[in-house]
Amino acid sequence: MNMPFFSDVDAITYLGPDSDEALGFRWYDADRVVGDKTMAEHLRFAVCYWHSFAANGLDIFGAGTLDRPWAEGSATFDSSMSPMAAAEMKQDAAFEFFSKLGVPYYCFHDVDMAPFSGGYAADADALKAMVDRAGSKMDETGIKLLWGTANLFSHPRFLAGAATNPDPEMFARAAAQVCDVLEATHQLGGENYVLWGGREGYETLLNTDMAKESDQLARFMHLVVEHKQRIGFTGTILIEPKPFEPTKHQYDYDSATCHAFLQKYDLADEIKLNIEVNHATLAGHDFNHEVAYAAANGILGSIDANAGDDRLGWDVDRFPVSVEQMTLGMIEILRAGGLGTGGLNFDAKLRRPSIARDDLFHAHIGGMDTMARALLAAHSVLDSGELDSLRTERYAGWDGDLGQQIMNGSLDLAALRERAGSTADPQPVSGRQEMLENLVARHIERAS
Ligand code: XLS
Ligand code: NI
Ligand code: NI
Repeated sequence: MNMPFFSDVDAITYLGPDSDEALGFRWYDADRVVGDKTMAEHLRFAVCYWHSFAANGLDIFGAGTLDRPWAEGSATFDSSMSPMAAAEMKQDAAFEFFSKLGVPYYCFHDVDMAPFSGGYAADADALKAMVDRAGSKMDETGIKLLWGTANLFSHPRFLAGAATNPDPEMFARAAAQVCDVLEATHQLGGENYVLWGGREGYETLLNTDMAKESDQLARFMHLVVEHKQRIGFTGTILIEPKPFEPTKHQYDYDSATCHAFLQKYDLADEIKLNIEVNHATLAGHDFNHEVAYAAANGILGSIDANAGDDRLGWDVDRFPVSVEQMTLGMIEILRAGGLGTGGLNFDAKLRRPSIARDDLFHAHIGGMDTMARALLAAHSVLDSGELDSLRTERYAGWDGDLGQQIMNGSLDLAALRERAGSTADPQPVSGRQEMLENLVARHIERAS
């Protein structure tokens, strides 16, 4: 039906950095080996269904602008199609896009894939039909599922949260939805399942019992972990930190907050993090900080690869364009030994005026080339050993007698005072930040 949708675009191939062809990769060369893995294996790219295919270009000031005939409210919405026919057309276009772009993975919410009317039974049936159909498309194309997730934030019933709702009926309804999508993800061979706490937070403490809501959220996560084990799903369960939006205060604020929560409720061995670049910056952190914190605590799961805007303080979900920002993140990902079952999901959207069909290709090509260059630069930085040897040298004292004695507990506070009286005052050394920034810049310039 009306296919191909992206009829003006052929399969995107690697053309190399000297190419001026806009619809080609200049850096992402899937089979190129970088260190011990191919680029495709390192980066594990995924396209998201929601921003790319479900959204219509609407913003709070104006109507949908995008050319998405299946999406209500889009500039070219075809209202003669049944909701199911529209969902099928959307799915065909999505798989055509994944294949032509040459990404190995995609991600979806239940509401992106199936037409939801709000009634549980009908929605569950619609999801089942569309998931079965997605399974056939995956078999045909070889495209795999990085993660599935349930949308527990758009419907008005979730206005006061899902798991953290003051009404247990809403918790129960959300649980039913997650049960279905977890099973759908398992059926499709998904490698992870994401729980983004869309409205798990609060607007005002005047009506909120924070401790109670926190216990409810943990109960919900335990139910998900139990069900995962019951059905034999071996993928990773991920939660996604975000400091605010849509609620004024989201409970899963950042990596450290999520970690404390997981530890408190005995979930740290079961659940990891899906770190989103724009959420890191909204929380006042650098992307690489969030990755490094998660890696240091064994909870690095996957990445939503996008970017904020330096002058806009909300979640703009742009495609990543900064090689430097992504290189710093990739350094931490490589140091951590990679993403395991995770990947780089483009949770990113076109700007509202980008209404040509091929804009979606340009956006993803730019994002993929940015990440591929960042991978090359990060690998080059680590491979040269310069950064790590300077870092090791900076901490060398901790391998000496004093460092060892402090860390193994053989020197107490009074003993350290006594020692201070009998040794010369220690002298500071340079942190070398600017030199190290230049070192990274040199690798970015030369990585090819
Ligand atoms: C929104 C979130 C969302 C999750 C999936 O801010 O990033 O897109 O990734 O529900
Ligand atoms: Ni996200
Ligand atoms: Ni976001």
